[in-house]
Amino acid sequence: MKPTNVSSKDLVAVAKGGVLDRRSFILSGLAFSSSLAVSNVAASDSVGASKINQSIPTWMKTPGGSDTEYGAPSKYENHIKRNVAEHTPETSIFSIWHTPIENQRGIITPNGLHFSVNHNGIPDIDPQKHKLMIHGLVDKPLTFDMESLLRYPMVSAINFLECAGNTAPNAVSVTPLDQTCQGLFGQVSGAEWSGVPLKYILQEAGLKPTAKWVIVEGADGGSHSRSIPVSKLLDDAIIALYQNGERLRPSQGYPMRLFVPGWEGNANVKWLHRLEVTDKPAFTKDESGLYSDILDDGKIQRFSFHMDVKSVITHPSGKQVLPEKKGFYEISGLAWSGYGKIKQVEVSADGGRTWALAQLEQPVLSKSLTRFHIPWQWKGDSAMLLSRATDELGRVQPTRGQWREKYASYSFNHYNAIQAWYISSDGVVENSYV
Ligand SMILES: Nc1nc2c(c(=O)[nH]1)N[C@H]1C(S)=C(S)[C@@H](COP(=O)(O)O)O[C@H]1N2
Ligand SMILES: [Mo]
Repeated sequence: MKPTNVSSKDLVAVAKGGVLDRRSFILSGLAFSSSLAVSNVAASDSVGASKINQSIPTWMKTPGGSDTEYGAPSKYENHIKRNVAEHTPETSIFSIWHTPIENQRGIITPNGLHFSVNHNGIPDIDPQKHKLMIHGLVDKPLTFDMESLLRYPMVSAINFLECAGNTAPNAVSVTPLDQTCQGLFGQVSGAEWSGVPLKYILQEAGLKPTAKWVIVEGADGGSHSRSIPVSKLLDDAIIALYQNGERLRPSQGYPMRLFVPGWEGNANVKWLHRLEVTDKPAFTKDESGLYSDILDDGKIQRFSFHMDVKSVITHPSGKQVLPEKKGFYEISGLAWSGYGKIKQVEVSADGGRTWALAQLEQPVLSKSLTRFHIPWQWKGDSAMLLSRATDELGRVQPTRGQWREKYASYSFNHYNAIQAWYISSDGVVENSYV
């Protein structure tokens, strides 16, 4: 494959509206860099050499500053931050912080930018004094302090975490709100979670034959609690102690949280302190109120634990402006499913009339964010960008209309419809419905 002498016929269209074959970037020998006029001057040329000297920045001529004990992002990146949802101000006890998902590449969200939902504020827990208790339908009730839990064998997995209420504005607003990807999709993040498999703890306590559910309670002021089937806890649930290689952040549940891969954020009880084994669910306030789905006939769907297959194009996305008219762009985004691995992501630039398969970036992991890419030549006319993910069980994202048919008009949880970004001929990207 020669990167030079490539004509425009090598830019293979795979769908209408300028969506190109994934090899097009490489084939076209494309470069967005500016020309290298100064550095092309031979070093032996004295005029050229002085030109080069003039262009040497100060940081290349002086010693640098010192490092710090705990690193922080570059000060030039400090505009990249979480933002708090308008209806739950920073000062309120219930607050929702959105991750700037359109600034992330790859599938891991940095710890300081992980989204966060706190119903009762963030408790300041002293790990020395914190205990985890297991009781109820067990042979031996047990308590664990941090030191004893840290001695158990641990496992790690890269998983997404998503609040059931993520993208709720698109579920309930009759007209699409002009918001950023962070505002609409910022309640999903990806991390490597490490900790002790729940099954070790349950086996040690010894489950009675009637044990079917566990009421999982947090140590925050409002005692956030959820009923989780024993089967999930024996499967892939962990008591998470580490997040991306360091101990959990306070906003993620320090010093320990329940992590149930693929299940709605709310069930991942933070600041975990009590496991009560029972034969039936408790229907706590946190599972019967805000976090249930109301069906079209007004009935409530009990326990919709899984987060369904979903995707969003993060580049380009809401409120961004394409820098160059009729330019060559890479469309990139994230897809995930609480049921398993992502099998494919299709992209459309013409509002869903034609579709092309995007390339999935490795690794493609179960119940994890998965990154996809596809090259696109924007022709300068208005366009409608869509992504549609399918998981390994064959579950496909619905259209917004299909999703709406299932639920009452005011039901907002578990919204996973195909997202559309409208691009005007000025290159402005806007949230849209198709
Ligand atoms: N104890 C406790 N656990 C909790 C919550 C809470 O308020 N208290 N919020 C839940 C909700 S609604 C979500 S979406 C996830 C968010 O996890 P994160 O803040 O680590 O992103 O935590 C869940 N676990
Ligand atoms: Mo949530």
